[in-house]
Amino acid sequence: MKTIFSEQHRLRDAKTELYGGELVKPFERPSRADMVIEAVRASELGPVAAPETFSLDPVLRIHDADFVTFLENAWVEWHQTGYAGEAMASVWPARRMQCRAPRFIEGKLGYYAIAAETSITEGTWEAALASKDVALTGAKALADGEQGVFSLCRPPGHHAARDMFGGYCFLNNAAIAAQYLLDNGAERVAILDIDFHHGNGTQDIFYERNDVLFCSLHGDPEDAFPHFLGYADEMGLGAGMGYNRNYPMPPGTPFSEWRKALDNALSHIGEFSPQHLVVSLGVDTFEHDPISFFKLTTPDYLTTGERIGALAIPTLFVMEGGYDIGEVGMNTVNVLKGFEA
Ligand code: Q9C
Ligand code: ZN
Repeated sequence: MKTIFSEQHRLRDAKTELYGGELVKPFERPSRADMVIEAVRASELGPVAAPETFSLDPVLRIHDADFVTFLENAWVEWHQTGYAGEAMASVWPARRMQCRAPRFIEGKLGYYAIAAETSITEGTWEAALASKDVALTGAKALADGEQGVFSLCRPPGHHAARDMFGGYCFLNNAAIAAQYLLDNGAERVAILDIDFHHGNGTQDIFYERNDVLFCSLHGDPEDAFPHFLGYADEMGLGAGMGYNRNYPMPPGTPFSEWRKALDNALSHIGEFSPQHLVVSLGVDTFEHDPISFFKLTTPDYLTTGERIGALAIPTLFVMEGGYDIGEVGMNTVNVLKGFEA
């Protein structure tokens, strides 16, 4: 399997994440991608290629133009105010307040952010652009007939919606890739999100559509980020009714339970008979992940890849989360190896 990877991911290197009332070094850090690419190379999974550069057109198929402009300018606008720290949201349009983007950067941050942990820094936009190129280059290879491709995206994307960032995400790489596949000949694309966190952005983007089936396995929003989306009764709306499936699971969930949800999701995907499958591949379901509460072990990722591969649908793996720096490489590569087995 080919891997698409850009060194530009390093441009996303925030110093701060708001966590537990403190500003800590972000869990979503450059060494994550270094560990994954190192494991890819060591495993002889296949060639590693740099991405092509795409225009903003495929991004604007998913994200609102005003949101894209905001991301592009946020750091400079924040910096120009004279603030010493990184740009972070601290105020929101709460219930019964006006939901519109104001002029000043503080207000715009709150308008476009889903959460406060994701600081915007110099280089963040450039890294997000490279990350979407990694996803799109993978999607193009899939459209050209590859059976499996790994887009080693960083920063991740699945929490980003049409007009929202947060949860370490800016542009929704998986959604952009899925739309690219639809725009290049596919009639139906399924997205399977196995990151520990609910893919709220991806769900929201495709919620009223029946050309994209979205299935997400994740920590129950009662207990886990993003807290305000991801319940099992969210099934889609209008034409999209029945094309959204959530599998929330409780703290401590072991692979024996998780895989039942996986098999259920995979059988729905099979019935949908998509031309392509996009997997939002997070390995923060790992037993030792520092911010999550599922109990998957390293060999479980091989089994997960095998189960996905058994569908025999051309598949694009898009990297999302996974924060145990020591094991993120092996766990990710195990999914890809399992898929190819
Ligand atoms: N107490 C991804 O995995 N904060 N994003 C969680 C835990 C945000 C995760 C706080 C986690 C975002 C792509
Ligand atoms: Zn996650």
